[in-house]
Amino acid sequence: KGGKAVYFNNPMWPGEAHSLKVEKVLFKDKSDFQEVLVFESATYGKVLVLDGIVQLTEKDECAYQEMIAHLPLCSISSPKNVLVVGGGDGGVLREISRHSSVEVIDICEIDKMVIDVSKKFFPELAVGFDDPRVQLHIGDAAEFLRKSPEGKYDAIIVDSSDPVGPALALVEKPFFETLARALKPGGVLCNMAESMWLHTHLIEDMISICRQTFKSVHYAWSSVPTYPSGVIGFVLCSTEGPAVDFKNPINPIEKLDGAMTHKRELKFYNSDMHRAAFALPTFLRREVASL
Ligand code: AAT
Repeated sequence: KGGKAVYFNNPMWPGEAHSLKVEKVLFKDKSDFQEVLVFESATYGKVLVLDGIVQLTEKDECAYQEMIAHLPLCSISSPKNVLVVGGGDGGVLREISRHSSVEVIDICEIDKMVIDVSKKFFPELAVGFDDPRVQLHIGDAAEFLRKSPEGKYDAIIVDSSDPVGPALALVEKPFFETLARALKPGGVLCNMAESMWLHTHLIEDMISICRQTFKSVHYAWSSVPTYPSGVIGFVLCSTEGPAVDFKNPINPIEKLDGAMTHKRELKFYNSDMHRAAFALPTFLRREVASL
């Protein structure tokens, strides 16, 4: 009885739970920051779980990693310097590496155990680390950004966990100010932004902080069956500078050298999915006023 109650206790989605059948636990340990678990599921392949929250599964990781990377990178022409916050599994790096204009891919991940576990159990994601343009920084992204040179990046992708545990500071205004400072004029931010069904208030807060810090702010979303409620959103922002029309990719993936013939085929993202991602249900338009 007591054991079951625990499933419905997550403060991010109280009163509900999503289940996957565990075939075999492959890894379980506590890092300095969180509990790291990998298991083989019956229907979604291997699954990475941090502090009891599913971060990715082999079956549907394509939807999240492809969208969070290509929504911003296909919205600007010729991105060169890119920063990933979190993303220690390497999947977002794998997607960025399709863009041949990119020269530097910095990544700041707090937890080395996530990287080591990904290299061991998720080689299709960790392959992202093999790109010679990648520079790995292990540490807290809030601190990394405070020290980052002004105007360095064309794009920053915040692939961080939910705001419980080490990612708590990554939803606060000072963090967004450092992100805006680290971007070039006309640079873009794509930030993981939770579920519209579960977290309308978190989304509202994030959008209102971003409106104070960035020139334009948009919300996009995608289906990811193993994230709570089956969807995940992204806040897309641009700084003062050349106008960015997020809804119509000016750097379409279909025309990029190498993006389609990359070692791994795209499974989810294309320019139609890009445009569709910005269509919002009426309740969200209303609740996140003037989107
Ligand atoms: N691509 C898989 C999806 C993730 S992973 C989020 C990563 O962010 C984790 O590896 C975590 O260790 C890292 N992280 C958390 N806090 C920080 C921090 N302060 N600095 C740097 N990295 C951090 C996200 C899944 C979202 C799930 C939605 N429910």
